[in-house]
Amino acid sequence: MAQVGAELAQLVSLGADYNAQLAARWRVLPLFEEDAPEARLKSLAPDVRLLVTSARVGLTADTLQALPRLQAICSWGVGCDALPLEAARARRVVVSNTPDVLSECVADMAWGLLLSGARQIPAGDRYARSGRWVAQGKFPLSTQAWGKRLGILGMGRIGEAIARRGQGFGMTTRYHNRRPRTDLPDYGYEPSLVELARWADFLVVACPGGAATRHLVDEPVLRALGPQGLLVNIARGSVVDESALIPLLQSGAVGGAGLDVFEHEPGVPADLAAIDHVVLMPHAASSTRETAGKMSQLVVDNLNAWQDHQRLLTPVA
Ligand code: 8YV
Repeated sequence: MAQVGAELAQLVSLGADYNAQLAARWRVLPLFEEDAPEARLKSLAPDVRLLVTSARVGLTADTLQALPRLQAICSWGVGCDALPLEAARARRVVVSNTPDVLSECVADMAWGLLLSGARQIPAGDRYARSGRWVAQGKFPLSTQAWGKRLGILGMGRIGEAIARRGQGFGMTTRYHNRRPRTDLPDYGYEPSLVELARWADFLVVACPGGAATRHLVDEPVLRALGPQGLLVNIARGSVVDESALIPLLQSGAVGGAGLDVFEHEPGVPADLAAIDHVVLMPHAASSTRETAGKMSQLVVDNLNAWQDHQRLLTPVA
C-alpha cells in the first residue's frame, strides 16, 4: 500500500511483523524506543494524526490535549482505564481497543489461577522440588474444585468465557453486574456483591477497572468470601483493596487468592508474596503468542479501517 503523508506515533511495539505493516503505510514514529515517549510525542505534536498505545501504557489527557491533529487512538488490550476517554470524546478523537480476541485466553488464566489456588499446585510444585515431600511426607489436603459454586464479578465477554468453563467443572454460577443479563438464563444474578461472596466458593473478578469499580472488593466482601473461599482476579488490581486482602489472607479469614493483577504494577507487595497459599502471575492473562498476535492484528485493522473509511472496527463505546 502506498505511504500517505500521515504521521502515526507508536507508544508501544506491536511485534516486528505488525510494526512492519504500519511502517509500510504510514510515516511511523516508534516512540517505544525512546526514554520519555510522551515528552517526545508532545514535541512532535503537530504532525501526529494516529496513535498506537496499550491498555497498560495508556495516554494522559494532558498529552492528548497537546496533539492538535490527533484523530484516532488505537489501543492494544481491552481495558480502557488508562485511556483519556472523556477528553477524547470532547475532542472527537475516536478510540479503539481489542475486545473478544483475548477473552478465551484471559478465561483460561482465571481457571489456571482457580485450579492452582484450590489444588495448591504451585505450593505442591515447591514441595516436590525442595525435597520436603521426602523429609515431611504427604502434602496437605487441598480444596475440591469440581461441582463448587462459582461467583463472577463482571459478566461481560470475559466473565461469560469464565462461566462457560465452569459448566465443564460441574459448577453452579452466579454473578454480580451493574444490571442482570436476560440472555444468560443458566447463571443467576446476585444484586449484592457481599451476598455473592458469601454464597461463592470461588469469587472471580472480571469487571473493568477505573474509578467506578475501585475497591469494589473491600473488607466486607472479602470477609463474606471467608476462610474456605478463594479470590481470583484477572481484571485490574484497583478493583480489590489489597491493603484489606493481605491481612485477611495472613490470618486465614480469606482462604486463598490467585492474582494476575495488582494495585501498583509491576510491584507485588512483599507481604503478599510471602504468603504460601496465594498464586501470583505478572499480569499475563492475555499473554500468549496466539492472542498477542490477534490483538496486534486488530490494532492494525482498526488503523486501516480508519484510514480507508473513517470508521473503527472495534470502537470503545
Ligand atoms: C493486556 C489487559 O495484555 O487487555 C487488557 O486490558 O489487561 C491485558 O490483557 C495488557 O494490559 C495490554 O497492555
